[in-house]
Amino acid sequence: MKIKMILPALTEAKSPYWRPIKYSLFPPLGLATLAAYCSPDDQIDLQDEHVEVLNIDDNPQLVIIQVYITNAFRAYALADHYRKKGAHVCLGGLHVSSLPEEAAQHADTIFIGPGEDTFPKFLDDFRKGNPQKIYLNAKRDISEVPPIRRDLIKRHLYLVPNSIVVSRGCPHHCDFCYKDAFFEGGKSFYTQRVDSALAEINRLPGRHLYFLDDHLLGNQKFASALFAGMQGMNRVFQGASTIDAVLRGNLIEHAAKAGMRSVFIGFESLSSSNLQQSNKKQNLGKDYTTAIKRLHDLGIMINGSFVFGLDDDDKDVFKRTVDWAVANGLTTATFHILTPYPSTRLFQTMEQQGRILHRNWELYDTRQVVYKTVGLTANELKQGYDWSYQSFYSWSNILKASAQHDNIKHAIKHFTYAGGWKKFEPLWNFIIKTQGLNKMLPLLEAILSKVGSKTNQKQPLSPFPAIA
Ligand code: B12
Ligand code: SF4
Repeated sequence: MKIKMILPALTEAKSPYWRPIKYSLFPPLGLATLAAYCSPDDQIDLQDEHVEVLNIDDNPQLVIIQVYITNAFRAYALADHYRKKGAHVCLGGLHVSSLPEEAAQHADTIFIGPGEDTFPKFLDDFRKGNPQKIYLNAKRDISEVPPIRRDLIKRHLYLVPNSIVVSRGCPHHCDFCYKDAFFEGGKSFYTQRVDSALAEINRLPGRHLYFLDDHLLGNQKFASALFAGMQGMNRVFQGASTIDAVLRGNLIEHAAKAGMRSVFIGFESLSSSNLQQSNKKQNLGKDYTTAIKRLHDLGIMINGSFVFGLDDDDKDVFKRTVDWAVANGLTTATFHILTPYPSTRLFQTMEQQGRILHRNWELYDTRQVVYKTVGLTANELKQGYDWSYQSFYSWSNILKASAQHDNIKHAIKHFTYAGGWKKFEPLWNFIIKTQGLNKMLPLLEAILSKVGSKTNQKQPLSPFPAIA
């Protein structure tokens, strides 16, 4: 059977915010996971519109499209196109699970929730000529997943072809997160078996790995066994964790020993009222600066994530946050304008309060204000957000943040990583155009090499000794 799998481009491919390098990082792992359930005789064409021009003149029998909030309208247009040609079109992914009725208008079959249980069932029904209109995920289990079809991924088009997920979901319940809506009606955090996760890692060439798990340290037993198994594999890796998992026990030391060199942390807000309002309990009362010091002592760089626009924010929040991030030596920062994704508790609350301004999902990209603000105007929020990126990534702040590390190797690594990521856009664009992105991997691996543990990092200059 001829099967087409598509990750449509997020609309911003056409917007001034489009950064080719950001969208050439990770291959479409979700689709490659689903492809593993197809038959070896199926001819699968997997296309990712972020890195290649789609061929839509083909005539597949089955079309599988992954829908995120920002690519939803593009996904629906592609679905309509292939349905007109007579293909059976399946839509699935986070946005379909949030708004099934909207997606169903453009699909022959929709899937709600993760696909590991429902997609093989559908394939079976389809081959028997009896596909259903809706498949609702019931069983949450990834212990027995077949190996991801990485052969379908065009590795040379990505900077981080070795992205990997070994769990689904997260143990926490933040109000603004997609997670509870997507995993409704069942387990919302579960992992692979440690041996299959290690086998998947072993299948990946080179040294560098990027774990896309929402919370790699979320299940202590699983994570310690994983890190123990990874010791001696000579890997360097990046992943995400919460602040409380960094502070708890010694899991983070095991992660560092296994090769963790950078971690994404959702600090979200320096205001405890904002954290409370968002049900971000795991951050409440946690000593951010102690966690940061612990990570830096282990030679782990930090990518801090922050949300602006929560109700306790005022006009000074931007400067306060950037100064804090720089003074604490965060290597990179990701800022977001608060965005209520449909079906989240945040969306429901805002809708009840009449605060949702429109449903143009293309603008729900965490860079626009799509709700009625409190405490600062929409314009102040948007300008403050733009200013925060400019200020955090100014050469002077990159230098200042790098200088927070006493260990000179860590300082240089910080400077190179942050500068390289944000300051050489034309060079990245050139490398992407010449399809040489994958050749940059050894450089990334070198930057992520070990710094040496337990350095005497300076006390952070933070005016916020602890976030309580
Ligand atoms: C990697 C990633 C990216 C990558 C690329 C995406 C890619 N290549 O897939 C990049 C860096 C480009 C990116 C960008 C953004 N992202 Co992003 N990203 C992720 C991340 C971390 C991992 C995705 C992943 O690989 N998951 C693992 C695979 C196995 O799961 P999956 O893709 O969901 O697929 C499974 C199911 O969904 C289902 N499925 C999916 N499609 C289909 C189709 C069918 C037919 C079927 C049967 C099943 C099915 O089956 C799969 C197996 O179970 C997720 C967080 C997450 N945990 O998912 C956020 C996430 C998807 N991103 C998100 C957002 C908001 C963004 C940004 C808007 C944020 C920003 N400001 O930068 C931008 C978008 C930019 C834009 N212009 O709009 C949100 C999406 C919210 C939503 N409701 O859609 C998430 C969930 C993060 C979050 N916690 O809020 N992202
Ligand atoms: S900790 Fe992160 S992934 Fe988990 S629920 Fe909160 S925002 Fe979502």
